[in-house]
Amino acid sequence: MASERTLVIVKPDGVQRGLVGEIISRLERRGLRIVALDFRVIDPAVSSVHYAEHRGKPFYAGLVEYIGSGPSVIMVLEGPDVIRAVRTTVGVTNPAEAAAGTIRGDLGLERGRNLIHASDGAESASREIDLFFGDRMPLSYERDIDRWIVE
Ligand code: D4T
Repeated sequence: MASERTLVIVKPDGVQRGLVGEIISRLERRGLRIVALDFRVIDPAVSSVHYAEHRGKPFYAGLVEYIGSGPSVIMVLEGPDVIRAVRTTVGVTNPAEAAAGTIRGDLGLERGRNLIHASDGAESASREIDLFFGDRMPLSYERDIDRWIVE
């Protein structure tokens, strides 16, 4: 299958709890390749676009405040079927319902502190990579080990 890209955010609770390494490690160990990586406080101008679909919902204000409450790790991951693979490893939105073995299911408890974001489709991945990285293009490179991960 052709390689695709997805946007992943380790949210401020993941950074504050010292789970950046653990979370990136789980994704890297699946065989995914990091092609862009940034560490910054997400600006409200960016989060209001990112979460535009939730504007007007009761949890919206808290969501925008939470995502900008401290630094996040923002990255682009690449691999075959990466959007689906990452969503599976992340688990469902509410950590209380997320399966054991997923990032949210193993490390989180509440929907409002669910540690990580991952794009949910090809269109959102492309839009989110553009929103968070703009003209800072993700890198294209290969690793020697890739032929042992991808057929
Ligand atoms: P994100 O976008 O953060 O990766 O989460 P999901 O893709 O898994 O879930 P989502 O877009 O439906 O929700 C975005 C964000 O809002 C929080 N949330 C959501 C909340 O606090 N209360 C709610 O009732 C819902 C539906 C959690 C994730």
